[in-house]
Amino acid sequence: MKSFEVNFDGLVGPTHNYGGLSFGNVASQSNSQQASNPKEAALQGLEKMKALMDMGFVQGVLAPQERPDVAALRSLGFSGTDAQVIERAAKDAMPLLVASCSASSMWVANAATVSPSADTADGRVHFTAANLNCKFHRSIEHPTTSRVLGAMFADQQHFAHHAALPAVAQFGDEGAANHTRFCRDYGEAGVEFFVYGRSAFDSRYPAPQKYPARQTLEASQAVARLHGLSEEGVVFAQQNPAVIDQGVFHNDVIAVGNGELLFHHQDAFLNTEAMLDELRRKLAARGATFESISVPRDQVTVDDAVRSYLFNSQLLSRADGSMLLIVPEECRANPRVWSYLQGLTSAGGPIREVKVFDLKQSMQNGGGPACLRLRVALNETELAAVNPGVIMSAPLYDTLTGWVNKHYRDALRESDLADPQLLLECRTALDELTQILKLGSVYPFQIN
Ligand code: SUG
Repeated sequence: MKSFEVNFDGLVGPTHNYGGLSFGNVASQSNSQQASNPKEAALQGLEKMKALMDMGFVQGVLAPQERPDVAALRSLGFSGTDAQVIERAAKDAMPLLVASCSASSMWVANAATVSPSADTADGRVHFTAANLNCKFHRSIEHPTTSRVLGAMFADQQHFAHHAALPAVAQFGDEGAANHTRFCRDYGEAGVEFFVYGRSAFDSRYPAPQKYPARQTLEASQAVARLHGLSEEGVVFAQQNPAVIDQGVFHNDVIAVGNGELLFHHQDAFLNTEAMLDELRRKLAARGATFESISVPRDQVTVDDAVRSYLFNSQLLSRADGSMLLIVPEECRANPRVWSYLQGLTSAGGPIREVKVFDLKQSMQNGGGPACLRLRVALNETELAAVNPGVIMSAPLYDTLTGWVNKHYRDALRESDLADPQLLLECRTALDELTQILKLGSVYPFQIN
């Protein structure tokens, strides 16, 4: 049976803005308060989806969320009509209104961790929604994320969904951004690689000093247990705390893997050699030949990696077995990164081609190509069981670009977030979107 890696990209929501909400994320901090362009952001994302589809990859789309999140503001004590809730929050606690307006659910690499059926004990594809509890604006995503994933992967014979882990920092979970799956073929049992930033229960593990480590070892272990992964099918590795302190807030800012290949920065991990040995050994037992490409710090610094998002790229397998790297425009703008990439593709190794995309609107908040997609490996039967409304096609692309052009603003500043009209615009757009994507009722305004 044929198997695929399907990329489900987050559709950027109508309230995309630069709130400066993510301490430890250099781009989010440095672009705070700039005017954003939600329409351009959504169209840039759709263009990437269309390009991948045109290259022959199966591409899906993951819906954005209802923002401002009036229910979150109510839970913090703001009351009255929806318009009054927004007005009162704007007057008394602007940072909370900004957080409740974030379109951060677009970075669906943080939506959930996904284990393909070949790896799990019950032979189903497992999803655990990420609690994202390090940042308030992200911690409010998972209830709707769970409903949207439930509407996309509804067939219980093939798909199992787990609620987010307990919402405490000890189980901080950021989903697939800290999870990579290696395998020989997407349909065969593989090895799932969980990267954590700290241990919450064992003080012997080092931790960053300046910026938060969002993912804990204990969260990663809990996800592996929930998904029924075997000891032979998992490797846990610690991220180098020193790189977290340089702005590497998720592992996918410093490493990316696909198939039998791990592409990473020299400084990405602790105990790198032992970790690579374990991956090699466990993959060999699955009949796979593990390979790694370590990018030396004297060619590309950690700072280069953070600013260019070289590793926040999509590593895709082409039909001829070679790989393609999808990188953001910022990689071409950095001479060291660009020259490294030229050398890489001409070296005759597995990565043969680099394609560049303009994702500036998302990049300015710290979200590159890899942040914008959730990978789900599926066999033919499972793919046929996915809600067909969310699989990208030429007509769906046209419908979605028309929908964006109709509903989205082309400029959003902090002061615009207080406009109660924005909530109405967002709800009108999302109501139409649930019909386009055939999701049923998934948003709070549709179910309450
Ligand atoms: O969680 N930025 C997101 C970026 C997430 C990127 N995801 C991955 N690397 N997988 C974050 O820090 C910024 C929002 C703002 O400042 O307006 C933000 O949430």
